[in-house]
Amino acid sequence: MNKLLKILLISSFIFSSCKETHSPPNIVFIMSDDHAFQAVSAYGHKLNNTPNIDRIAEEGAIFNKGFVTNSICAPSRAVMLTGKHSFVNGKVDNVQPFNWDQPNFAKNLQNAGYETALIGKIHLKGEPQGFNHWSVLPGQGHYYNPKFIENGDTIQIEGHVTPITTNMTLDWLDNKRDKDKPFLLLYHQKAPHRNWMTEEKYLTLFDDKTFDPPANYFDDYEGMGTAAKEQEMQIDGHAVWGHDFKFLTNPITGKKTNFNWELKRLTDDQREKWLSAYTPKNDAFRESMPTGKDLGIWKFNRYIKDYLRTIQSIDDGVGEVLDYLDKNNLSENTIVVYTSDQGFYLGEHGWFDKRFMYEESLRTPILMKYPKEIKKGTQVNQLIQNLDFAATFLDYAGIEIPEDIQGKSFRNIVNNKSSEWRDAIYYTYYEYPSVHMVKRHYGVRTDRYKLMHFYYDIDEWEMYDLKEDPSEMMNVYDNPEYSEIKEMMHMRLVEMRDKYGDTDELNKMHLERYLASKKRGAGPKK
Ligand code: SGN
Ligand code: CA
Repeated sequence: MNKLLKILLISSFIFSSCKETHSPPNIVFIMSDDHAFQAVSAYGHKLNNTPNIDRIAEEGAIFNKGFVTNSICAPSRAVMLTGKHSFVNGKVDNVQPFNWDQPNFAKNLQNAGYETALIGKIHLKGEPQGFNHWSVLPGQGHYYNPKFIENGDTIQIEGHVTPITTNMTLDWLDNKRDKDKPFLLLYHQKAPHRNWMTEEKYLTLFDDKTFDPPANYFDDYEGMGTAAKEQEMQIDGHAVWGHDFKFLTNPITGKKTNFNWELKRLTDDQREKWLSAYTPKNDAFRESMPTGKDLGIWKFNRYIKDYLRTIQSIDDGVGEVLDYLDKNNLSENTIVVYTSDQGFYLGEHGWFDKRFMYEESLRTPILMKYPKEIKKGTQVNQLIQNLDFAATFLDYAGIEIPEDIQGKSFRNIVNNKSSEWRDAIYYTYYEYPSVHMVKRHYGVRTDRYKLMHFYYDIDEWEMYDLKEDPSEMMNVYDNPEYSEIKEMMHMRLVEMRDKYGDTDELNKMHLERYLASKKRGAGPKK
C-alpha cells in the first residue's frame, strides 16, 4: 500500500473512532425569574455576593451584552424554547395562550435521544411538550408550600420554593433520569419574582446594612417620554405596604393589609419565624417614621434587601447542582448556562419590575461554562439574545438547526472561533393596558444607540446615546445634532422588522386579540 493511502486510512480511522466516542454534551439550563444582572456579583455591581453563580463565569464565560426580545416572563420563555420572536411564536404577552404543539428545542433534543426534564417555573399553560419528566409550578406559583404539577399530577410540598426546586432537580439528576443518555435539564427558579418572600434562614440577612439607591432613583423623567412618565412601577409610589413591604397594618392609614392573607399560607412555624424577623424591623420603622426622600430611601432598602435575600437561596441551589456535576464527573461534558427570563429595575429611574426596553430590563445576565470548549474567564461582548439559546443548544448537540429558527448559535462566539455577529437587536413589548402600565413599544438597539417607538394610545419616538448617556436620562430623538444618527437608526429598524417579519398590521392584530381577551376577563388587571 502506498504511504499516502496508509496515512489517509489511519487518519480516517482515528476520525471515525473519535466521532463514535464523542458523546453529545449534557445541558443544564438554569433560569431564574426576574434576576437582574446588577444582582449577580460577577457583573461587579457589589450589591450582593453570588459566589456559586459567579463560579460559572470563572470556569467559563460571562456575557456583558445579553438581552431579551420582549421583557416579560411567559413570552420570554416562549422565545427561549422556540428560538423565534414573540410575533412569530404567538406568545406576545402573559395573556395569550402558548401553543405547545409548535416545535421547540427540547423536542428536537428528545427526538435525538436526549433525556429531558423541566423543573420549576415555566409560566406557560398547558402540558409541557418535549420533556420526559416535568414538574412545574402552576402559573406564578407560591413561595411557601407550593403546588407543582408533576407529569400531570398536582402535588404540594411543604417548605420554600427555591430549595424545593433545587431538591427536585438533584433528585432527577441522581435517581430519575436514564443515565445512559445525554440529558437536557431546565432548572427554573421562581425567585426573585415579586413579592420577594425570603427563605426562613435569610430573613435577617442585610439587616445591618444600608444600601444607597442608584443615582437616578429620584428621576423626574423630564428628559424621557410620556411612557416613562405614565408607568406605574415606582418603588416609592406603586409598591404597596402589605404585599411588597411586608406590613400587617398600613403604617400610614392603620388599615389591615393583604399581607395577613399571604401569611395564612405559611405553617405556624414558618409564620412564627417571619413575624419574629419582621415585627422588630417594622416597629423600628413606625418609631422613626421617615418622610419625603428619607421614606423613598427606606422603601428602596426594604425592597432591595428582600429581593437580594431571595437570590441568596438561588445561589445556594446553583452551588449544589454544580457540586453534583463535579462529584459525579459530569462537569467536563456538561454545558451549564445561568440566565434570567429578563432584567429588572433595582431602583434605576425609581423603578421595580421590567417590561421597558430601557437597559436594565432589556439586559439579562448570561453566564455559561463548558470546559471542553470554553476558556475560563471568557468575556463575551457581542449582542446576544435569549432568541439564540435554542439554536446554540442544537448546535452543541450536533442537531441540524431548523431553518425557521430566528436565533443564531453563539457557539463560535463564546469559543472565540469567530467574531462575526449581528450588530443590532430587535425588541417588542405588548402587554398594555395592564399592571405597571408600560406602553406598547418596539425598537432597535445597536452597540451604541437605541431607538424606540411607543404606540397605541401615544405615538412617540425616543432615542438614546448609550455611550454618552448609559442611564438613558435624555431622549435625543429631536436633538438636531443626532439627525443623521436618527436617520440611520430608522433604517436599522426597518431592516430589523423586515428581517424578522414584524409589521404594524401584526401589532394591530395582537392589540385586538389582547383587548378581546381582557373583555373576557383573562389576564392581568390594571
Ligand atoms: C404579577 C406581579 C407584577 C409582575 C407580573 C408579571 N404582581 O402580576 O408585578 O409584573 O406578575 O411578572 S404581583 O402582585 O402578583 O406580585 S412575570 O414575571 O410573570 O411576567
Ligand atoms: Ca419574569
